[in-house]
Amino acid sequence: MRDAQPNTKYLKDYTAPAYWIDHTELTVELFDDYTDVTAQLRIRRNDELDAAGSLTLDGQELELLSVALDGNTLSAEQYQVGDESLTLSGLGDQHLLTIRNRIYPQNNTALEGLYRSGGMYCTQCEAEGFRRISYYLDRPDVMSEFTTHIIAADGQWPVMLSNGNKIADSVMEDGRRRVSWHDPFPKPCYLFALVAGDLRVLEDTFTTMSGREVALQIFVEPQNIDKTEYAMDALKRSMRWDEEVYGREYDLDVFMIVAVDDFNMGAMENKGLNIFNSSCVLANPATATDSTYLRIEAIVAHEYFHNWSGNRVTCRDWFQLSLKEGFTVFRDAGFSADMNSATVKRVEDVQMLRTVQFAEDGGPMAHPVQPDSFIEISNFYTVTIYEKGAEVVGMLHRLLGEEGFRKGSDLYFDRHDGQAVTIHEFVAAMEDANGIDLSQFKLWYKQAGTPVVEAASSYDADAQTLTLTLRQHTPDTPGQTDKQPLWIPLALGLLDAAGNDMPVQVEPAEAWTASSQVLHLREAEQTFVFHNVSERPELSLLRHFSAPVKLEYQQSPEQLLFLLQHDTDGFNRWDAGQKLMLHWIEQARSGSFSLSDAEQTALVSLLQDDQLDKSMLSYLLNLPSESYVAEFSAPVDPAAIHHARETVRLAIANTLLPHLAERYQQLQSPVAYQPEPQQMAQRALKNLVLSYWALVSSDGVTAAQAQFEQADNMTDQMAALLSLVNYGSDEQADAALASFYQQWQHDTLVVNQWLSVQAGSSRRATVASIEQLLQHEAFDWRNPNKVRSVLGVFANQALVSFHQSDASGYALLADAIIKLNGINPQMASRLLTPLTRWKRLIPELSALMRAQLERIQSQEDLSKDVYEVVSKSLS
Ligand code: 0A1
Ligand code: ZN
Repeated sequence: MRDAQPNTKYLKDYTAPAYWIDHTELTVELFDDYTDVTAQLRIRRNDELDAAGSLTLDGQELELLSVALDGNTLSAEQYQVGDESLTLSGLGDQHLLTIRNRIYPQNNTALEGLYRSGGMYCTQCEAEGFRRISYYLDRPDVMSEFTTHIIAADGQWPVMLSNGNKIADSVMEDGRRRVSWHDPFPKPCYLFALVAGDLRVLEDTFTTMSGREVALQIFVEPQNIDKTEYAMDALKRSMRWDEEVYGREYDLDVFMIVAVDDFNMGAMENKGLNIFNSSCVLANPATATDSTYLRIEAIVAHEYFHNWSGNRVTCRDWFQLSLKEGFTVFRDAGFSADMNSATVKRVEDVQMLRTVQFAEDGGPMAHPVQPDSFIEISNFYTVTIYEKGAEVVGMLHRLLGEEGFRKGSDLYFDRHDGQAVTIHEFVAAMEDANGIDLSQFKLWYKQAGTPVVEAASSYDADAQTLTLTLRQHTPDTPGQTDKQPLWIPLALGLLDAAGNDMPVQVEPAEAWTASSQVLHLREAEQTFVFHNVSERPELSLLRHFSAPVKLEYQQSPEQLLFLLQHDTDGFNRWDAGQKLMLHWIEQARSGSFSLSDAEQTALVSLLQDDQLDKSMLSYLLNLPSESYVAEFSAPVDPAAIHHARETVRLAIANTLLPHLAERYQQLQSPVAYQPEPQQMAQRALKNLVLSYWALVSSDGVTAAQAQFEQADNMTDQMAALLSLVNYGSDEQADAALASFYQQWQHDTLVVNQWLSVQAGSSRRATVASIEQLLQHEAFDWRNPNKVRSVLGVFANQALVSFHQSDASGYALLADAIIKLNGINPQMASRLLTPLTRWKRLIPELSALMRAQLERIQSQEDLSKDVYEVVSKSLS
């Protein structure tokens, strides 16, 4: 156990910095065994503060070489070096501060700061990685103009990049090469980036709306140059979309993307030089699945959109993280919805929100979208900050309408360009542009926990009225009780017996916005009366998932089936289906499940539907995940959930069986693979059909075998592999896995998918098989993608295998976390998530999981990352 408890940082303690850094000139000299960094900082006293001329810079794992003030080298008595700081006192108003230090990128396994990945150097500075490169004011409200010089042996690293525009490139007298970059836009150091390597580049150009030509470059290791085209296309689409939808234009002469194999997250929006996890940017048809293509499109857009929402206007402090992340996720979701099917995009986002984010919000790590404290900021790159944050922005969009929202975002960007601001300023811009008071709405940023909305309705045929009573409450979360009523926009519709939307006339009238069909719930309990309702309507509530709440409303299976077939809101059709399926799974648990004739007919007609988007159909026919089911049961018994869900799946497959072979044939496509929406939709449905077919028929397995052998694209090959692994004989499964590895062992990203198939299969994954994967030549503890592909997938997807009654699954994960704590604390901490849910499990499992958390807690040298999550989970 650590002897000193790490410090908690509080939002309420925010104070401005004592000095500003107007200009940063960084010289980075790369040598084989070490790197020397010289920072020349033009510092200026913050005259709004009564600062005493003392300046404390952040630094971590730095070997200090020298400090000079205005050209005069200081002696060691003239400054104090702490464990993670460098302090100078007696300073005047302005100085040139020069600091030299040495670092060892090749030993950096935490992947923060400057590190080696494969054959290259790269950086990751968000949130607090810059302090591992140089002593600095490592906080986002210190914005500085950067000039960067990179020096290395000539010819060693043909590509040397940093932010902004290249201003010089020459071989010096000593024979070393020096490349210089200048970024004219002041930025916080978390947006700094540097790359050096022997890289290939795909080049293109983009002409902005004002007619400027921007060079676009995607840099990759040589073997990946044939996987860059799609990302380039996605980038150009993103640039155009941001101009058209938000009026935002790109601002530098060049925009660069670099792919690296070792990366903790998806990608990073460094100014003009985005760095990507190679799994989120590289694709070609043979190696990437359709979902990988969609992920790449979304992440390329996300990072690009940050250029305005994050870089031009940045965060004052890390408590404001959702200012840039929630808004940018909202923006990238709008982009993906426009490029593909908007309803499908909504379904995917809500699926993830309701499983992962709702679970976080109901567990020990629950925190508001604007947290008020943290120990380690890396732990707060969460689904709450990102996805719930995006939902909150989405509600603002719904409240203000398209035009009002755009007025607000224009005002926000114009007013705060070049500044580091808070969430308050974002909402204030929305208020000022629209003349609206959003004080109550702002509670969404402050209160953690998923609000519950209970709805009850009654119809009066004589009066032709429908009365709807809504009640809301938000449960207590760690450190937060007595939550106040939120402003909840509830989109709804009334359907007549033929499935048509009826006109809505509500009292009180001011609670209804006709243009968006939204009812405003603002009190703990409110009753609304709908007039002139000529027949008993079916209520379609929370359309499009208009607010991130849990809706409790009693509807019979017949009513749900009606909505599944008739709702005019595509999202709610799907959602009614999910509720119906959840009901089936509950029945299966209590041993009383069978599909009614009407339900069977509905399933078959969905399978054969030719009107709806096929991707939507594949979602409509797919059961809710085990984690979603778990979210709605207490206490959670993973094995019981798994078996009940499998029972239902089998029943659906048997119902569809007479039609599966024919539908599968119909959905084959004669045209060459393209990663475009219509083809993707068709493949999604075809492969869902294949999985039902293989589940209940040996013909289906044979079809999977044929598809596996003949596929010319990874989407089909991977779907077939999954069907063989899960439904084929042991021999078929083994043979398919072996031949797949044989075919793809040279491609690390495909091998990751191969690892995931095994780690995530409830049938194949056992503790022993996971241990074997960890020993496999393809596994590497230092590579986050490998760790996620095996351990992350095992603990989050193969639920029956992970929740072994002898605790062996938990012990395996705990061992891995303890090991990773010393290699990569961020990875270790992220892997803890499944263990934080122990309180929700059935008692026999709960105690076992808790014991593993305690074992982790008792280790020496716990990183701040792991310490925070473990201690909060156990308290
Ligand atoms: N800002 C990036 C995410 C990111 C955050 C932290 C990182 O390292 C700790 C890396 C990337 C984004 O939102 O895409
Ligand atoms: Zn982001």
